[in-house]
Amino acid sequence: MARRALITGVTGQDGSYLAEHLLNEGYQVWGLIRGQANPRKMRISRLAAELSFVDGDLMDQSSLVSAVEQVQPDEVYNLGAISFVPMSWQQPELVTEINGMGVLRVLEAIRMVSGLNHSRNGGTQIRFYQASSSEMFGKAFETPQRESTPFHPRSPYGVAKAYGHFITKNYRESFGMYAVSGMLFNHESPRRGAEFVTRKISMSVARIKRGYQDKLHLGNLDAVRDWGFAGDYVRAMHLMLQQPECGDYVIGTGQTHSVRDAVRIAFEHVGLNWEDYVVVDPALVRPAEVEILCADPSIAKKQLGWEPTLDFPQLMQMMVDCDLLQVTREHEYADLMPAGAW
Ligand code: GDR
Repeated sequence: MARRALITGVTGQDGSYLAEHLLNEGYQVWGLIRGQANPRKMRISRLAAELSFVDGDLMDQSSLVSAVEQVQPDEVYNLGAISFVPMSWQQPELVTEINGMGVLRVLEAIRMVSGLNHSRNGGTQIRFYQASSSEMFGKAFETPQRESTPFHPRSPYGVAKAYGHFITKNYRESFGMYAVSGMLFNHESPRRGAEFVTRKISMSVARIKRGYQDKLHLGNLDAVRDWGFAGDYVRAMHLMLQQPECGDYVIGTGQTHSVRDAVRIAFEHVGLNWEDYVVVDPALVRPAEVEILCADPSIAKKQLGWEPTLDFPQLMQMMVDCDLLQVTREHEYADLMPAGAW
């Protein structure tokens, strides 16, 4: 019988890649969807024929219990979150509710539906994946960061993710649940939201190249990240839930680049000099920055047999190529619309 997976955050970048991956692996896949006529469903319209949906909200415990009861999943992937770090200084309570307490609510839903309590530990068939983040390392105690590196988060987002990480571990230890965290470093793709720096760069480069934009405003060009391809990282999520013993894994490439490198690679790809277009805007610099993040993924490579397939220059170039097509298509479409309609 086909295995059943429930994904929260299915309309996001990672949710869409993971849903595709699991469907290819023969799973029946349900996405948890929040709100009536959620417009974000459009983002996964290409999967509409194969994917099922179930209503629920990470802010609403009873809806999560109902969703788990209805789907009866073998695997639950909790990817739902507010993922844009700067928003966590603007709405810290909301980010903590969803990114921190939301994890607890999903774990509780699994525990309740599985009938686990202090006297009846373990034995649940439902395996749980939590999307932990390299932001938990923050002002890192060591570089590269590995599974044992202590956390020092630098944003309310990172603090909330650290709670999600530890409560997942705690439910594993308290109730014998198969519950794991993937400590994923930055992962990007043409499906990345436009607010994140790599996509902001690739979209701006495409618009500048086509003559629709003049300048690209950025914050800290010296920030250094370990950027990989999101399509590779969802394979690691799935592999983590297939192990005989559960554990938490660092997922990244082990290679670092600065924001300045990203900008240079993207502009060079279309034959432009980045220094003619980039403007540094102090308003985009964060209150507490994470200067450098670099993964040591050696345990995941050895134990999961996981390997990334794209390096960072290839990834940036692919994103620019996709955005060149998208910008062209948007403007052709706009030209066909009645005046004032677009
Ligand atoms: P990050 O990703 O915060 O690392 O979190 P983001 O792409 O937003 O920032 C990366 C670095 O670039 C610097 N930067 C800018 N960032 C944005 N967004 N816009 C700018 O104009 C800009 N200029 C410079 C930032 O200061 C930062 O240092 C991502 C998210 O996906 C999280 O949800 C996830 O947990 C982590 O990656 C791993």
